[in-house]
Amino acid sequence: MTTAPLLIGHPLASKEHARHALLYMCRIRKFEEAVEDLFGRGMMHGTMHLSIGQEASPTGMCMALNLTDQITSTHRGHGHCIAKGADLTRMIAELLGKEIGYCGGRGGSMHIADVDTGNLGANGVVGGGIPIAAGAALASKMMKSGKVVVSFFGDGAMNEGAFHEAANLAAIWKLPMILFCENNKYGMSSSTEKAFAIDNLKDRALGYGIPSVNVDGNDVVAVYEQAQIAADRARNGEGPTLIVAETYRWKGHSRSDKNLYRTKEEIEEWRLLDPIPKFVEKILESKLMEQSEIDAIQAEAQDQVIAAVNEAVKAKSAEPSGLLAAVFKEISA
Ligand SMILES: Cc1ncc(C[n+]2csc(CCOP(=O)(O)OP(=O)(O)O)c2C)c(N)n1
Ligand SMILES: [Mg+2]
Repeated sequence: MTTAPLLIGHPLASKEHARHALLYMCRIRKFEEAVEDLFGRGMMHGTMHLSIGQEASPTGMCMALNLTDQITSTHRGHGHCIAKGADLTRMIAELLGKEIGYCGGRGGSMHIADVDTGNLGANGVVGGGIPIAAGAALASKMMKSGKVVVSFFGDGAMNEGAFHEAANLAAIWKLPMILFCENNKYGMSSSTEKAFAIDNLKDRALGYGIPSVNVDGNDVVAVYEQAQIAADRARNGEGPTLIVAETYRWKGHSRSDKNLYRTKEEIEEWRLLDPIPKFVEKILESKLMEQSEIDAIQAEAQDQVIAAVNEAVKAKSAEPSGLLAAVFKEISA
């Protein structure tokens, strides 16, 4: 299944933009639900980290990026891949260990990269994508390619040395980079209250001389507006921005999480702040679409994910005998 071309611009700029933002958020939601289902049925191995509840952040951020701009992602990266334009079938295939997957079925969820759409890769190392993004941003600056590089990372990653080193280099070299923190309030079972001595994570940027902003990470319009400002700064040679998107993951950290560190009430409170109905309300207010058109887009996202799953399930499994050839393909070429 090929992916529709990405649409850049404000999510309420036109009916097409609203359609794009809604379709991509619904694709992420439906993709994650399908992954959970496949895992539950024993068809997927390893572990997985779902981003249900966080869909507005990657969607809003990526609508401010050109096709050639780049991102680095995390262990919770399906939403970033989809928002940057990845093919759903190749993503599911990767998770199912199929040859047509992004890494030939050898890498799984935490290694999906799609260089053609500017996705430099998910990363199982917390904070690992931040220095990679700084390196890509340095390359952009030196080669004058005009590319902006976004590093998505979680609140937990902000306490890794990699964040601090990359933030400092990005600041002193004025790299065309956006540090995008998805503050979902927990790093595994550790709450941000326990892991930070500051109340607002955006204050971390002060020590590096980087401008920073908080945004409602469940509001695709608000995310886009801040992302656009940060992307303009980067393109104008003014250096990096830290965006802290306040959001929440509805599901456990990973498959094995029993959710013992947070209350049902807290989860319920955040479920009421679901980014998808929040955006639907804005579309209806703006009169860009009728409810029936909105329903059709949600159904379309569901159909696209079902089609991707069906195609990926039928695809050829990766052969263990080809393991080393697949891993070292690029190096030996
Ligand atoms: C360097 C490193 N330390 C620890 C881990 C184990 N680990 C995996 S995910 C995670 C929590 C990350 O939290 P956060 O950055 O907030 O992302 P979230 O899971 O909330 O999306 C940890 C500690 C790891 N993968 N890499
Ligand atoms: Mg977190």
